[in-house]
Amino acid sequence: MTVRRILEILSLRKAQGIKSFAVLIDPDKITDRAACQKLINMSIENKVDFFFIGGSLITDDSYNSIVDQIKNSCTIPVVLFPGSNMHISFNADAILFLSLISGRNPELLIGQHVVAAPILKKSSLEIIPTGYMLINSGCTTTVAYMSNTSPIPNNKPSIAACTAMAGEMLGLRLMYLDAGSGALEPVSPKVINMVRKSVETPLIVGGGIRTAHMAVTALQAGADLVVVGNGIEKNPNLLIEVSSAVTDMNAALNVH
Ligand code: 1GP
Repeated sequence: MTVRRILEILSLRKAQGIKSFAVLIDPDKITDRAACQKLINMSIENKVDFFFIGGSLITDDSYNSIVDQIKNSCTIPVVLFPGSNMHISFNADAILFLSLISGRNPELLIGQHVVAAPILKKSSLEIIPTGYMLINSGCTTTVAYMSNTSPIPNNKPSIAACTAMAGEMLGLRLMYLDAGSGALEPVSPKVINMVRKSVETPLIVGGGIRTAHMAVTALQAGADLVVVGNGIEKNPNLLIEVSSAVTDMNAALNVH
């Protein structure tokens, strides 16, 4: 069987209009192996497309063991969503090589990447150059504080669109619009829609998605993949609800 790379899967799905759903596991929030296994089992049962592993500030050392636990339990691809160059686990499938293009902090535009590059070069991880854009969510999120950057205002879609265009012109292959974990407001449909129309890359949207309706709104606005973390930590049934909503959207397309 040919193993498809994650970026290829996302690009193919985008071309067909197929939507995807990723469960974000923050190693700091799930330190219990049994709880993690429960989440993995629910994700298998509900046909979750990807696991994203990461957080802006990780104080627990379970990063590698969570990746291993998932890899030992299922074939759902594991994508690292790192908060710094310390968040690398060689057993994952891919890493979002995030450049924080909404900000002007050189460390997160290129600095951390230089340090991580020789380590990643020796790994078998799929490295996905990703334009990471923080969108203002109504509160100071951990990622905004930790990155020391100002998010793009949620009511300024043109700034987000121009930022994404520039990122694509620089060769970034994926765009990620993030309101930040636990955001009060998710990324607005207008921002998603304008970015969608401005670039050809697959588009990930996350941050503050607390209901299946919010996930569907983001996908209908043009997201190819929605990421949900905090909402599932608070209400595990949200995993089932988002998954079923995404399945329904894809079923309506009549493509397999
Ligand atoms: C955060 O996009 C992710 O970086 C997911 O956010 O935890 O709010 O779902 P939530």
